[in-house]
Amino acid sequence: MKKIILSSLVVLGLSTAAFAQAATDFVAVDTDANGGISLAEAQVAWPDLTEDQFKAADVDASGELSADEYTALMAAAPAN
Ligand SMILES: [Ca+2]
Ligand SMILES: [Ca+2]
Repeated sequence: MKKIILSSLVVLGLSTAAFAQAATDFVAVDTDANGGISLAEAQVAWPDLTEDQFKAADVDASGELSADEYTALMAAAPAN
């Protein structure tokens, strides 16, 4: 019985970790799957993201974040 409970906890923990990671994954944030992350899409995952921060991350000023731009933004995000 004890063993079953422990196994359940492990599974629960792994699921939570996977979900947390997926929520900020480029593909998950790019909700319309057009290959770029718009400000609106970014703010779903990062509610505190400002337009200025978004524009700063949009290095080529295309109006959307590419996978590389998004990765760089995530790496620079202090709280995440
Ligand atoms: Ca998109
Ligand atoms: Ca861009």
